[in-house]
Amino acid sequence: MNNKYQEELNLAVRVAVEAGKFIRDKIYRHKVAETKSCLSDLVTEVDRQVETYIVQLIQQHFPGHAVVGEEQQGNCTGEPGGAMTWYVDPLDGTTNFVFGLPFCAVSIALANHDVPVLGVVHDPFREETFTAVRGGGAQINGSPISADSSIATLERSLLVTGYPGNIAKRPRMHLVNYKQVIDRCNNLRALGSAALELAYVASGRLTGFWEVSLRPWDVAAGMVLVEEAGGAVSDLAGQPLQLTEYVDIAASNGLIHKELLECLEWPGDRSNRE
Ligand code: 2AM
Ligand code: CA
Repeated sequence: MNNKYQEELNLAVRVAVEAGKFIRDKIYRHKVAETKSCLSDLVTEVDRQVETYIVQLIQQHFPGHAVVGEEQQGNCTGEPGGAMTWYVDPLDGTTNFVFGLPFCAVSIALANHDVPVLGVVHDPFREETFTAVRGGGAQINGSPISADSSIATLERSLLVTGYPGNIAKRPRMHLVNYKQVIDRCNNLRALGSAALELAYVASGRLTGFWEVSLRPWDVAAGMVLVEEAGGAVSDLAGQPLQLTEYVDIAASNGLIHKELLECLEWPGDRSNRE
């Protein structure tokens, strides 16, 4: 049993579940979505309210920690990148939420010098809370989970990806050979919440995931889940994933990881990285 970060884990689960109730209550009501970087980059009052709630509670309990939240709002405190930096995505899957598609999550991670050490992804619609602390395994509602160890080839794999909403980032999609992936895997999904998709890889429901141009708060919690569930996480070149401004991620059960990366045909050209 790994008791490290137990206090942080307890708080993260508590606030994620509370925030989730709020999200669940609001999804089928009238929501006004505003756009951020482009027409498909949406934010609602719910994203902002939930983030304020989560950030305030973390600050109250851990005043020395830094907090980076997706919607910012001037709530961020401390120097990100230090020993205790929280990454908060109050509502991952905002587009699903706005369209009334109940597939979104609250994602909360704690990173030590930008290495995620604690991850909580909470799905308020299925009441599933995925948790992991580095070195302590991964759990769903307290019960151990593991990545799918029964699938070792791409042709048997159920993969998942996401499409960058921002039109300016779409040319980067051509860096991935989608047709080749679809031809070679069992099938490909795009479910709209990177955090929850990573949690599904961690729990063996999906075999592998990749996406380009994500942000640290989309992936930090899910990274810990996948790694603690025995899976693999890397960038698209197979290198350890860094929580840089934009993140290109591949995650899998581990057994298919090499084949997945080969199939994505990442050419190693980082010149048009944003
Ligand atoms: P969000 O719902 O919190 O915005 C869907 O493919 C995934 O991409 C979701 O996790 C979504 O997070 C994220 N996403 C959507 N728009 C994005 C953007 N402009 N930049 C980075 N990530 C984005
Ligand atoms: Ca997000």
